[in-house]
Amino acid sequence: MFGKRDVIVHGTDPYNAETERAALAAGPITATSAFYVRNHGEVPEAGSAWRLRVDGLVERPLDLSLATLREALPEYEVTATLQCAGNRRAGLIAIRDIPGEAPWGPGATGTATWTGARLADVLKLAGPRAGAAHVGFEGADLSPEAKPPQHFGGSIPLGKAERPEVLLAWAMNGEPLEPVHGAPLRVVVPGYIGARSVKWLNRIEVRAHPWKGYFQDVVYRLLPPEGAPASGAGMPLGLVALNADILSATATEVRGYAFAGGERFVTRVDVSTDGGATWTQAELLDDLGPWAWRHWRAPLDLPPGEHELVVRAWDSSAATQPDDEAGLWNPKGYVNNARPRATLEVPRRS
Ligand SMILES: Nc1nc2c(c(=O)[nH]1)N[C@H]1C(S)=C(S)[C@@H](COP(=O)(O)O)O[C@H]1N2
Ligand SMILES: [Mo]
Repeated sequence: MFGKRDVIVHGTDPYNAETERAALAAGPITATSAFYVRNHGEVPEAGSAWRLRVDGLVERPLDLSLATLREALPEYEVTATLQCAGNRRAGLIAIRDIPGEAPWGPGATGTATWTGARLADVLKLAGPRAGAAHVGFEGADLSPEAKPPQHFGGSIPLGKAERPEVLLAWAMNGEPLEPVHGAPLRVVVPGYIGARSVKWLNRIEVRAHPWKGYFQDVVYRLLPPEGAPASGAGMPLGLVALNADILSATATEVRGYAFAGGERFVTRVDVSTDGGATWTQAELLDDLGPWAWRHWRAPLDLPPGEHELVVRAWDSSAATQPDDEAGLWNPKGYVNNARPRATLEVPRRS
């Protein structure tokens, strides 16, 4: 569906699919045809009548066509990693089931080059009024999963919204944005959980308080293990936590990705082949700028037999990943950033 290849489909109604490890490993920019899709409702029809409304705490409410947006404002490119808060949920489900949530492996993430206008430039046109502190985004899709059913939406702090890396994007990897990724226009909020990069954007609301809709006030929040989703319960998720996973491993090489959210960046990746007793440093590959993950590789020379691979990434706040999933389980299965582990069987040479 949707011309996707090299994906593992987790659902068709709505369509949800993650990128296969091999396609992620193919390079630091993820092919659009293999890029993960996270939907909470049906993909809406764009239609030629599409407009972007900007309202709320602004001096000048706006009602823009895509042509106006593209012609009136300078165009920018940002290479940024999107990562779903549910990425690697499968590792939490292995501890205790999480009914109704997709068992995402390591592929609910990907990196693309996005083209669009700066949200900051649109906000300048509208002029935030006194008391403006958050910027909300509303999509055209109706989500039957929400209670009550509603449009997908979310907000980010005004200070982040005014930063140059936050785009209203109409292109992805040099091609017009595909319907499934939010055409005609989506927000891209580098460093924040994927849920804030609202697709099929048709309204921007400048607000005094964070978004009150279901997808920020009830879900995409970290609950204690015994908690239950409710308005304002638990911690709102925003900045992506440091994370990494293994994409391929052989007797001679292990490869993977590491991503630090917010304004942090990956500083080091260590690899162990003996279950974490000893470590060596991996080589960090292409640096695509401050908003993208790092792919990494480490040469290995493993004898025949079974080997316990463990990886730990470090970021610019000197944080590293939690040792394992045991303490991370939460009722919605978000933020599994445990050190990835893999058992590698090296065959005896015949
Ligand atoms: N309108 C709308 N925007 C949305 C969503 C959605 O369901 N509806 N899903 C969000 C989530 S949870 C993620 S992780 C990203 C996924 O973007 P992608 O499908 O382009 O990879 O889109 C976000 N934006
Ligand atoms: Mo997500």
